[in-house]
Amino acid sequence: MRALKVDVLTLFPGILAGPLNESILKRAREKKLLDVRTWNIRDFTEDKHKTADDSPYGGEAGMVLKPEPVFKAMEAVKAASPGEAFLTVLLSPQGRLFDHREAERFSRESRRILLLCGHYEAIDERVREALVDEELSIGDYVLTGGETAALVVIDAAARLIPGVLGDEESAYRDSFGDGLLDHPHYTRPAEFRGMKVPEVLLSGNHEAVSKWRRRESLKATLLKRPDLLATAELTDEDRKVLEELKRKLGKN
Ligand code: 4FV
Repeated sequence: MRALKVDVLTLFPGILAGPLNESILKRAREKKLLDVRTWNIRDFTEDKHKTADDSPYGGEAGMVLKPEPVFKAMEAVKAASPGEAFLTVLLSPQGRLFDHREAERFSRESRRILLLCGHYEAIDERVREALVDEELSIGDYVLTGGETAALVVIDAAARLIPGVLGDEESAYRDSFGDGLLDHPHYTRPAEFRGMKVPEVLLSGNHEAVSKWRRRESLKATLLKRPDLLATAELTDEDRKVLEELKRKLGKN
């Protein structure tokens, strides 16, 4: 049984508590399909003020996360899982952009994933040099801390673990599963304030339904994220439909 095993190093474990103790992620932890341990870097400081940051050499604004408590925290994490291999990931704006393919890779990872959450202006470079295997960014913007990014990575990877989502299928079918955006979804009532559900979805003709859904995924991707079409898994039929959509939507 595959499980996602994660250790999170952070100065603010409380930021992670909410999402990890609600709904799907909470159930995944109860089913031992997701194992998340949070470690407070401040527990590995030595001075009575539990100082984890200091001013930058060379002078500039902002504070830098000190190397000592991070190194000590990492050693404690590794000592807590003797014999286990680790993949150490620093969440930072300088990292490779996290996406669905990365989430799939993490969901298949057999090693324990150690997520290091930055805070303040930066982390002492010696942490990156000596301890970090990979750097990941969730997007080109700056967060107050890496915790939110760590939650994004855990959430996106955990839901790809078999058994985490009720109907496994949904993991495959939704956006990005095959590189395309998702098709529209409808539920009861069949008519709401004059807005009708597309007839084909009421037809019971499964062939016609999946053809409509594929066409709608192609249309949504063409209109909203045409960049994805270059890497999507397309059939010859898909390409024919896309050409017709481009003509129809003037997207030539
Ligand atoms: C970030 C991102 C991010 C940088 C300074 C935390 C902040 C602060 N992490 N993707 N974008 N991190 O902005 O992952 O330490």
